[in-house]
Amino acid sequence: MKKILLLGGMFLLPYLIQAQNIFSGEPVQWVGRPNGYSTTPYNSDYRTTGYRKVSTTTNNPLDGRGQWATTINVQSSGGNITPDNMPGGGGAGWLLISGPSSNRFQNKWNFSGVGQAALNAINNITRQGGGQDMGLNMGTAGYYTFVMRDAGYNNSEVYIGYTASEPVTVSHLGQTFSNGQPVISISTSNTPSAGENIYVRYRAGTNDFTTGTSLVQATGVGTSWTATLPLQNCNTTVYYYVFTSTRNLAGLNGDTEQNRSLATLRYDDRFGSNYSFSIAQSSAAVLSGGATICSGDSSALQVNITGGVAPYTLVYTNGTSTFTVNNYVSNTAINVSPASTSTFSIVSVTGANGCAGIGNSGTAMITVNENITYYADNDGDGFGSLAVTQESCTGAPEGFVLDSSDCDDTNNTIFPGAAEICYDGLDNDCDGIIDNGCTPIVSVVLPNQC
Ligand SMILES: [Ca+2]
Ligand SMILES: [Ca+2]
Ligand SMILES: [Ca+2]
Ligand SMILES: [Ca+2]
Repeated sequence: MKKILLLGGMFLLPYLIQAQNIFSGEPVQWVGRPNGYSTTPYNSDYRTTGYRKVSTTTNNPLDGRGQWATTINVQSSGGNITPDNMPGGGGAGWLLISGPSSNRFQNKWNFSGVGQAALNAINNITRQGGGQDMGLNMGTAGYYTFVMRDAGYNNSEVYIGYTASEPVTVSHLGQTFSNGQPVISISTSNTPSAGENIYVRYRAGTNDFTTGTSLVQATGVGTSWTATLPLQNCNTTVYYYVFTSTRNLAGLNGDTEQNRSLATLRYDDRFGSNYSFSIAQSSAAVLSGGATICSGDSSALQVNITGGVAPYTLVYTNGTSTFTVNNYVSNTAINVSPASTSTFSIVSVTGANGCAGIGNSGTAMITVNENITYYADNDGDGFGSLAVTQESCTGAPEGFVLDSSDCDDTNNTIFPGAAEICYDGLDNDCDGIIDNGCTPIVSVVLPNQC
């Protein structure tokens, strides 16, 4: 029993123990033919590379992605070194070294044989005591950024990125949404060199970039850049940081997670903790605004939305058709003018983050009353005049009636059906004939009256 346990422990051991990092008191140095393999000064010098960790959170202690990085300015004059096309071999190339002051060359990283290192690529290097120098064409003026993975005193990799100008620093500015897609805003300290690309590296759900990350290349001009991520799932948190690399997107996509951070020139990872945003879902949306209106009038509906990310895309229905309101802000008026009585309800609420909300409720009935024409009854006889009208959907206005047959609205004895009064010269019953039905008055004129 004991033996079996012991055996299991032996197999597990190599996977549990991380390689010891390179001792920071004996940091990695870049030496080569252009600087005569000089190892002094030891500190505060471009040949002594700085230690960094890209996107390393407390959740991610076994990152193993510590890196030694330095940028060498190659110029005919005024740079760190002058241009040199190094073939490699004994005394004709360059090395990465680490060791105590008494033996700076104690640990050397180079190719196992003579070879030419590739720019903008990840080069495998071997840790050894002896061996030949690596070749590298540094014949073109510009900036050569060397990043070596700290694999401890073991075989490792070095990325060499070339930029015509000094590598730009990169800063995260903020995050918004466009058509539901997350957009990351980025600024650079200067216009990047040709081939100096800007990226966002992200992972949904877990703030640990040792596995499962994705990349988006930013677009822009000058110092202003944006990276648009694909639509993300609801109720997840997306973690990300921004960086620059002379490696192209296809190259980075094909790289291991470890090499994605190795190929980084400059980065902004919020001091290791990464940036994040959440794809929050609206938790409630309540429609209200029931009313009674006249035909042709409008009334306001509103939707009170809780949670999610504004502005929203709101879809509602009147029971037969659906309507879409873009860029809706909670509780703002939606004017509707239904032709007939309708009941409105929510179909969907989608946040600016593309996430469809839940908890949609509420109905609003808009009762539509037809408009009716009423006629003025100024003389109060109950009959109205065609000449003066008013529309209403809520009953007769004061002084108005439905009837329109008063032929004289200034006289309350004149109206349809009134008795025709003879010989007054008026059409009392509004039948269009004055004094009709009266016996004609016959006057006889006597001859002596002529
Ligand atoms: Ca009247
Ligand atoms: Ca009248
Ligand atoms: Ca009459
Ligand atoms: Ca009359």
